[in-house]
Amino acid sequence: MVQILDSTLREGEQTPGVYFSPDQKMVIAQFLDQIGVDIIEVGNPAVDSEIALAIKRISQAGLNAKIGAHSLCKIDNVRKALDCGVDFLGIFFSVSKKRLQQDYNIHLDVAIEKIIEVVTFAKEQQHDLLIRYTPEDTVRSPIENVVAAASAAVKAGVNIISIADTTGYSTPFHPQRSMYFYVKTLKEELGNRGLYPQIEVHCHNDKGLALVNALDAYRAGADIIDVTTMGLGERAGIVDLAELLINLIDMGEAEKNWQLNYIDDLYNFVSQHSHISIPPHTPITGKNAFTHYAGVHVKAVAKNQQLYQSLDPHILGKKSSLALGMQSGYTAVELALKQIGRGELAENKDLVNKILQKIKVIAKRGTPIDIEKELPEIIVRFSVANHPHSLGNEICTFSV
Ligand code: HCA
Ligand code: CU
Repeated sequence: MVQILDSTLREGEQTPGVYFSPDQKMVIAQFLDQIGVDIIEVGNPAVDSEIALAIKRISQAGLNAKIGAHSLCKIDNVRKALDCGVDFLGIFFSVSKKRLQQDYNIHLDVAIEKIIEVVTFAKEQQHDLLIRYTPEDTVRSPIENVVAAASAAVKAGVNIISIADTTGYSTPFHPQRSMYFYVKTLKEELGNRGLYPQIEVHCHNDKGLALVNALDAYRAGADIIDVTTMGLGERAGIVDLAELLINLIDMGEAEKNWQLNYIDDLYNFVSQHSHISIPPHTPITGKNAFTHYAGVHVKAVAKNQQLYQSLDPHILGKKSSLALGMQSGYTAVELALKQIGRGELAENKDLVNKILQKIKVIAKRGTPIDIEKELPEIIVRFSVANHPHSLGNEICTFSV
């Protein structure tokens, strides 16, 4: 079974403007734990003492998920992480040619020595610590550098090697740039050296390919996949948690592995506290993800939802819904009347048609029509209009 590492609290908090308080981090971690993610990466305690506090608290909360800290390849960073009582430590250090030359100004040998030193230190401090080493920007680094650094790291005690597509460079179907190629090659090269770490993947979404790259890695046998709530993260973010889980289930993972009915609560909470709204047409979690609108669609789904749906909203504890507007047809009004408990009005064809015409007029304001609130108002106007003592025809005076 593939494992999920959620990094909403680390990568997600690297979204410009996003800040989660320690209390909010705890709530998010609890939702993630209820959903059933395997590892929760909380942050780097060396960045801020409040992050350290959040990691400590979440580590002590008795969650099922492993709780992790992120760390530069530095002893003092590792020390701070271990002080927080984590189960998991992610250490990253790039071995790309350009980074070694232009930023660190060191040779690969020196970089590898540094990695060995830091990993050895971490393992000595805490024998049961799960350690991940990430050759940052893996897919733009020479594969021989990656294999050399990863081999040394595993020999020094690392359990997981993460392939990071730090800049969203990877692309499926490409012979040397696909995640499939990287997972296969790394497994093979390390296996040839008698090394069998777990392989993780971290896919950025700069070209909109994060999800497909993650699925490509899954197909190649990746053991752990990184995600965040709403796909938050640096620049265009990384893989979205809900989208990944739905696709993994689609590709054969057991639905019971995850409690998807908590997804909406998590997303609403994260959206509210990150002050980033979820676009309505977002797959899985958007307001319209299971909403049917145009006349032909509504008429068909009224008979069988699958006619316009390949996903079952029940797996998320949701139901599909209906929207009213310019594109609506007769059936939509009938269904909407039933929805608000006025199904008996649907018997009156003339009334249904009048309501439909009214809805089309209102729709011109260009914002969604609230069925629960506005449909009863429309009905009242019509009954006033039809009443013998009414003054004039309300249909004309209803403000839109
Ligand atoms: C970062 C870069 C990183 C690290 C991933 C990892 C990336 O923001 O520090 O440590 O596994 O995309 O390479 O997120
Ligand atoms: Cu990243």
